[in-house]
Amino acid sequence: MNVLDNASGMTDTNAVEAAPRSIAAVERDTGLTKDTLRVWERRYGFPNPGRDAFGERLYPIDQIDKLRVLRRLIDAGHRPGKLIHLPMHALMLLGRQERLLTTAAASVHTAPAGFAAPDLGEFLALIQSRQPEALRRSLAQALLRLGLERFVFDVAAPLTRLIGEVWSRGEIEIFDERLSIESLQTVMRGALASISSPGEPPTVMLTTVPNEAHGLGLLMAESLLALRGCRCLSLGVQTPLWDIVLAARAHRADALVLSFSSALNAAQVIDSLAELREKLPAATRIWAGGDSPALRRHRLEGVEVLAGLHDIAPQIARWRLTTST
Ligand code: B12
Repeated sequence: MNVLDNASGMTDTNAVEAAPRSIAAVERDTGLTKDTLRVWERRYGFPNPGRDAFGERLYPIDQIDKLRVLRRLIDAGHRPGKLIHLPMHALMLLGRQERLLTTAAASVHTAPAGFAAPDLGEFLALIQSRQPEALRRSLAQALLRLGLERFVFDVAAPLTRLIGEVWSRGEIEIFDERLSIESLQTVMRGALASISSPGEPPTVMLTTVPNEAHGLGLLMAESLLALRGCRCLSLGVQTPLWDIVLAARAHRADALVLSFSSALNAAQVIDSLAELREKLPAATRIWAGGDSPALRRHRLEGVEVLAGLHDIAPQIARWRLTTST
């Protein structure tokens, strides 16, 4: 039985296996590393294990249950410091809400009637028939219906790919492409602006390097980061490298997020990453994403390559786990 399924907070495990467990068992069971368990104990006073005859930590089952729930919530983007002192019933309430969100996000292809992923063909028809206002309206409606996260995965990402395909088949002009991408960006920026939270760590600076004009991947990444409560500072596209460095320093960015499309030549991808790594403070992480094959072919010390947008949530969870205050 899942701990979140049980309103009392007690699990079947409680009934049959009440013996406290070692730190290694808790690590296996919860997915939280031994280091994290010790850091939390020191920093927050939880977990608060007993000791065996040899002085080794022994964790009571109720604490392990709470750690499991905490782990899930942190994976969903919450910060440990904010949750760790909440009682189990409050955590479970939050967990249920998260579970609903997770279910909705996972049901991309089996969305219930009324909230089904929209037919991309309808957007394409509006692009091809040159109705930019109607396109923007339809996109805005889809965003309100689906929420920003599903909009990113179900509409923005596949629609831009489709637009690229029809453009390369010569079925639309480059200005049709530009108009439609602008509409997408306007709608997403509107949603981003309506997120009222001031943003919490990590402070994430986003941009593309000179000659990289493709900015939509960056905006999608920003949307997902903002939805996880990160403080996002976007410089827009094509920022000179030295300005990126100055801005990251001035705002004490915890991470610099960069997007590289397949259009940018490999040497420039690698050189700009190397230069940024050299000039940025070591504490500023560099997270690079996008379709550029150069990101996969070369390994750069001090640069983390994210395989896709789905990697953003776990990346933030990991950062928060290891650097939380
Ligand atoms: C819109 C567009 C443009 C617009 C960009 C406007 C804007 N404001 O962004 C304009 C018209 C400016 C443009 C220009 C060019 N473009 Co263009 N463009 C596109 C198009 C249609 C969409 C690009 C886009 O935004 N994609 C959406 C992003 C989100 O998709 P993505 O890059 O694949 O990213 C995905 C992941 O990689 C990930 N991701 C992206 N960034 C990040 C970052 C992080 C941190 C993470 C975790 C994940 C992540 O998320 C996305 C969704 O899964 C693509 C077609 C396509 N298939 O993508 C062509 C495309 C990228 N362009 C292409 C080309 C050739 C060009 C030009 C060279 C054309 C020219 N001759 O002038 C110029 C280059 C300009 C420059 N200096 O960069 C080619 C590149 C092919 C190649 N290998 O060379 C493509 C693939 C079109 C094609 N089929 O030929 N383009």
